[in-house]
Amino acid sequence: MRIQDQVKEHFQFKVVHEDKKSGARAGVITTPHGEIPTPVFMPVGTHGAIKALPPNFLEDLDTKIILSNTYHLHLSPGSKLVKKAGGLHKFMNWPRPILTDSGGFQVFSLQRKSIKEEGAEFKDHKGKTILLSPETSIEIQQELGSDIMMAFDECIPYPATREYTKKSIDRTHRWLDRCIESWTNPKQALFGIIQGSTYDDYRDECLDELVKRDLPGYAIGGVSVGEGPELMEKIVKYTGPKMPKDKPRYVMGVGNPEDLCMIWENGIDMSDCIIPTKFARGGTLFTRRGKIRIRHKNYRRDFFPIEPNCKCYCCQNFTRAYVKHLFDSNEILGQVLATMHNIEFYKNMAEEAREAILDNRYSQWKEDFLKSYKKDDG
Ligand code: PRF
Ligand code: ZN
Repeated sequence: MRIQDQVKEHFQFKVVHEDKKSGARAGVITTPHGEIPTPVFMPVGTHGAIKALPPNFLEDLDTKIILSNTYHLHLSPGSKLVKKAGGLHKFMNWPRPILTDSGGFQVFSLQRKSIKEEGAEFKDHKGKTILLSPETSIEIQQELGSDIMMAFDECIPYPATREYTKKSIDRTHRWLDRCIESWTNPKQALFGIIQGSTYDDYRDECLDELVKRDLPGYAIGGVSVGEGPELMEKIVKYTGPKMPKDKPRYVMGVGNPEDLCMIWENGIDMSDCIIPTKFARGGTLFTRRGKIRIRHKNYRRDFFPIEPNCKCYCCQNFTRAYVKHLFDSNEILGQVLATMHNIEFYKNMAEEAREAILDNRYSQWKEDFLKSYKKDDG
């Protein structure tokens, strides 16, 4: 039996409801480590840890799935070691689903690398030459034991010529076949990635090539690479609704709350981004009335929580004045509390969006959310 059929026993996706007045949809993804209601936002744990947050806190925040990175875990501690520890779930003590990115994106953002038919070559911090290829990427992801593996692709930089884009997507599709050849574990689902830069016909061509391979899920890659919010929206609006209805649709590396409202409206089910965690550690907190920079002098005597109605441990127990004081004193507790709050904010957004979709009022929800969110500084 083809691996694409074997995986169906361990990985499923069901659309629960399609919003009647927009492209948004609510669904459930089933994986060997549990179910994921969609739309879902995935916090990023690059090195096998969500920065500043132990897994039990993440579980308390009801995080359903996290993302981790092939590239970083390959460099340290190495996937062989993680496998020896019993796989990434056991190594990091995270019992819920994990998605691993293939390393393509991370390698391609390096200054010094060379892209060949074989794969992408680069030097590690010790100067040792490393080749990441479709075969090594899948081997590493299988040793890590993630629930969802991403195909090894080239994230085309912006802007790109038509000539470069065509060459790159053809190679990404040859790489995809090599990924499928190397994929042996039916408990891990392999997702394909649509590239094609800003060219509609190339986005179509990529989607066709992926659908031919009948994969468990599909992602839009090559967005949020400097093209700006208007072009990103154009690409997602064009591509999202054309993606197969019966498979999860994932937009990689997106985004801020406005971006999430936009991608969900276009039928996207999953996304990931470093924004909530990275901003938290820098003292930027998300609220229904926009972002706040907690170090600002205004919060010195502000004895209200970050967000009055928030159920997170930070808002239930501490004031803005205290969190500001922690940041001012460089106490790492400030970063911990801020991270908890931002993850709760993103989770609430996805949950509310899902409820709205189930009631056929997604567009109204989006309008209300953005009206309030864009009121303040931001
Ligand atoms: N490809 C992969 N990972 C990614 C991207 C991509 O295009 C992006 C682009 N936003 C983020 N992460 N493999
Ligand atoms: Zn909070």
